[in-house]
Amino acid sequence: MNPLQAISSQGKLGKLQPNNPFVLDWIQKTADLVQPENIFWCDGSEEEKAYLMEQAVKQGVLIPLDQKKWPGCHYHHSNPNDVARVEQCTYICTRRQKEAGPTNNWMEPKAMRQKLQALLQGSMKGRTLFVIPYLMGPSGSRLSKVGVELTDSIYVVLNMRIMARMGKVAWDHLGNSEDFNRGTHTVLDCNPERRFISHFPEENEIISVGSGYGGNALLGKKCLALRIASYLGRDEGWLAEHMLVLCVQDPEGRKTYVAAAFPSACGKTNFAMMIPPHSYKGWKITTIGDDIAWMKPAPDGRLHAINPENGYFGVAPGTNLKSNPNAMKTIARDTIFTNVARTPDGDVWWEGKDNPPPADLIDWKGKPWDPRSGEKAAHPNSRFTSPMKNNPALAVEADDPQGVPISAIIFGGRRATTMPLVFQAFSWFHGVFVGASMGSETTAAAVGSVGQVRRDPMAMLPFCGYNMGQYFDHWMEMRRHIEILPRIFHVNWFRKDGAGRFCWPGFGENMRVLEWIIGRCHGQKDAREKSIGWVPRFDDMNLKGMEEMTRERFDEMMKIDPEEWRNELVLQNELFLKLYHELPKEMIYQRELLVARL
Ligand code: GTP
Ligand code: SPV
Ligand code: MN
Repeated sequence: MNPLQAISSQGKLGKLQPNNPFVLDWIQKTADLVQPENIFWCDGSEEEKAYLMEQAVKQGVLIPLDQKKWPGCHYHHSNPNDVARVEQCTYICTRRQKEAGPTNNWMEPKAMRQKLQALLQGSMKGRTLFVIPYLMGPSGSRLSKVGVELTDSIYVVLNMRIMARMGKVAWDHLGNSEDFNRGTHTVLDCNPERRFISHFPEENEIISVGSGYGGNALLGKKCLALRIASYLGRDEGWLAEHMLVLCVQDPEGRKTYVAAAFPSACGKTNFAMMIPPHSYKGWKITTIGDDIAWMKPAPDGRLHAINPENGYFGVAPGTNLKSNPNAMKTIARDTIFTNVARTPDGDVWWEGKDNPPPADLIDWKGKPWDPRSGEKAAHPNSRFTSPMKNNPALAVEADDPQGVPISAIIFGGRRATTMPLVFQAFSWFHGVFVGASMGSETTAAAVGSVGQVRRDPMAMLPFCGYNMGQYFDHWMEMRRHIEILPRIFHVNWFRKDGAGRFCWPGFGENMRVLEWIIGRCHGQKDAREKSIGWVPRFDDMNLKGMEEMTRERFDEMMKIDPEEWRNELVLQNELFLKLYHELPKEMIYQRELLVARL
């Protein structure tokens, strides 16, 4: 079949074909294999969006919401067996297993390709193959990368056009180059037995079959912007990280840029859109990105970050006008809601929304919801997909091809015990160790048990496209290329007191921690040296207006408990033993120093 002719008959839509011979050749080969009825070349335009939305509604893939309440918004529920990332079906296929390392599933590339070939053969018969050209990163940035995703899912197309810069901008960026990520995606019959999210970093290629959900299917996000990009970053001298990026503007107008890595569903979107408490007159937080940062040393000697994405794929439960007003405004229009609960008259609801559940609620599986059933109405990993430009707190720098210079890097986990609210690492090497040894409780963002503490180094355990030991080494190597190093911190919003309540109110109040952090970066805040790092004393923190935060409660939240830390060292060691062969010496020394100090 000749893709030049195999165009759908939708007037002028679906026809934005590039001249790039490498693109055409690859699409021809893929089309020969999957045998679609049509090829639809996406251009990312508004007309195209209107047409595809209409098609998706006709096919029952999307349900329009009440357009008065939710202008431009739609609802989708996924197959109940397909609601989160699946780490056990996610593979890094490098020629040598050692390259993928002990924390990734590995399969030999030829064997994986053979398996996938059989599944892809004729898989799009009678269906439309959508060609999605997309750019990750601002137009004109030396950090940006082009991807092309071929998919048979109209839902994926409509989400990708929100999440990435899609259409002509990508073809223009690519020109006649061969340097683009090849992504092939098909939902097949959505059978978990035939679900493979496979990465071929050596060929800059992704093949994902059997799932239509988020990180498994929107290939620009976790597959390209983290797994493949981290691999490319190692060779090209930059970092691809699971980090939000924000700007803090203080009352004097000084801007400080901060990147923070928290594992999935541990607070990145909330932190990136935070509104400071009332007492913070003249302070302002703006968002560069909420999930992924690409960072590279710049000629000014600093580490510069861009957000490769163009939208937010955010957790719905817990989002409300009090916890995250900016997110509520962001999702108010042109948003796709997936697996939240809805009403027959086109409203949506989730656990932790502002209002109590409306009557006649339909749960995320499409069934009438019984409040007494004890089941959640919205899936815990239900999500919104919203354009970045909807965010009232969007930073003016979000589209800057130069990126922003990072002053602080924050690591953080979800820990009911052990970890104090905040501490600062002694040095870059110690900071890398703090990130590398990080632990966090598992969440609903991935299939599996929830609430189990596991090691999640730098929040990258599910997203590092190569050997984790080498990844730590790459972080250390970066030190030689950054003249003005960001300071490194660790935070924990999730410590609980004896009564099982959170010690810290979190959300907007996290500004108080952030103020201490940027104060440290500028040499303006005091701290005490403890065994695990520099910590603020009660008087070093601005706790104005927080009557409940007494000295006793603060000390409880900051406590470094020897018994808990002994246990922590044992847990850290499990990961380090697993990575033993590739673990940089510096990590072992840092660990020894910590043990000695404790
Ligand atoms: P991914 O999109 O999966 O990468 O998640 P994320 O890191 O962006 O997490 P998000 O900001 O969506 O928050 C996940 C959950 O944690 C939500 O239910 C929030 O309500 C909750 N959360 C976020 N910040 C805080 C906080 O400071 N304190 C507490 N207690 N909960 C928080
Ligand atoms: C995460 O799990 O970290 C997410 C959602 O941001 S997904 O896109 O599904 O990976
Ligand atoms: Mn994420």
